[in-house]
Amino acid sequence: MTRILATLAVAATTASPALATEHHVTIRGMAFHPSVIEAEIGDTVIFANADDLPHTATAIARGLDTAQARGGAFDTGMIDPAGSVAIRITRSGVVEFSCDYHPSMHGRIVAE
Ligand SMILES: [Cu+2]
Repeated sequence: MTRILATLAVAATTASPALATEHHVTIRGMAFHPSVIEAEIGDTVIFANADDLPHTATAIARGLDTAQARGGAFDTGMIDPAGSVAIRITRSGVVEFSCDYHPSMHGRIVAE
């Protein structure tokens, strides 16, 4: 079951609601596949957990992305095995994300 939980909001920009796309990210083997998601405003990113452990996709602020990520935090919360959570992108920007339980897991959403 997919539920809309969080909104990705980064640098302010003018929304242009075109055709929304669904981006599917599979979490498998303690990694996000793909780990870099290039999306547009209005798109949805669906995180599906194919591991036997719970995971999250949680925005983090680090490195050069700090200023951008600060205003655009998102958090799927815990995604159970075989579960999925969707986030919708409302603003452009770059946000790095990780798993709350496994900090070695990294990904990035680039929204234009
Ligand atoms: Cu994890």
